[in-house]
Amino acid sequence: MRFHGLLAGAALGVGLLAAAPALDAAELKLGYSLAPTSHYGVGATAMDEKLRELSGGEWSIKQFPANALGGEREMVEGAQLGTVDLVITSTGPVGNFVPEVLITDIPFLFRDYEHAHAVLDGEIGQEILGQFPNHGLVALAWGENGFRNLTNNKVAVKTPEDAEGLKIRTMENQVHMAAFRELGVLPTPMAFPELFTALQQGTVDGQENPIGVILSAKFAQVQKYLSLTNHVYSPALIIISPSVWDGLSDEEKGWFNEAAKAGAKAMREKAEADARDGVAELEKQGMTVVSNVDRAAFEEALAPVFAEFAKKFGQDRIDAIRAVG
Ligand code: EAX
Repeated sequence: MRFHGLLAGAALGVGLLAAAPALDAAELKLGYSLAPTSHYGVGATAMDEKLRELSGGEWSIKQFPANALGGEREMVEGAQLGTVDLVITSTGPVGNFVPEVLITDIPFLFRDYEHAHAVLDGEIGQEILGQFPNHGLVALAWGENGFRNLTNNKVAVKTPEDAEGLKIRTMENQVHMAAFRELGVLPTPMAFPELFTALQQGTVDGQENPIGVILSAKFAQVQKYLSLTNHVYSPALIIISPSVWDGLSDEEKGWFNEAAKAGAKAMREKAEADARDGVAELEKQGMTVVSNVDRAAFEEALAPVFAEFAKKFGQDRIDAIRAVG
């Protein structure tokens, strides 16, 4: 890649810049599941800008939004195989590849955005990122999807009892599925690209996602009730394929790390702005918003599954996360 700069410089002199051959090779494919205007799109754009700036235009990113490269599981697989260069994904399917991530998917684990950032950007989160190479992946930074909220077409859910018997699409995530099962909900794991149609056709009654996702995926068109459950924090990750990463110089790796941090920061700002301002917008779009959700009752109802998580992940590790901040 450094060669490209030399070529371009030489080409300038003879007016052949457009033919410089390495240009394409420096453009990486980045996939994500949401629209370009979403928090993922905003994050990808910020990352691209920073990467261009740091590398003097040598490296850039081409975005493939809206599941153009497949669902999140498929994109992560692509990064492993080297067919996808970069992915912005929720942790939804990532624990199936890197089991150390699963602990971050526990409901009611993170108190608020500040707590989540302190954990993920701190020792615990960085240690988890360090596990990715053992599973054929490289994670550059924690981004953000946001606190998830329940939507459905049947009932204004305020308490766990209200949610009983609902058929709810979950991510392909064993921690989320176990928690919903505990609530008496019928969890239906499904890839995100299939979700809109499933809601439209009534294959499932509802789903749960952060406000920014509900807005960006236009779920107000197919869902009536929005309950502000904020039942689980949904981290995002910026993943790079080892097939790209392993070929980078140390200097280039530094650029990518810094660019990913800029992307994560912008992603968080947008996700949090959506969480703040988006509920009013969804109400305007016709959703009935339930804001007086009994969150304590949901947390209490999950006690048995929390005991299982403690066995699986270690109560000490869960306590260490809770103790941050
Ligand atoms: O990453 O699958 C999901 O519900 C995710 O939250 C969504 O694709 C954004």
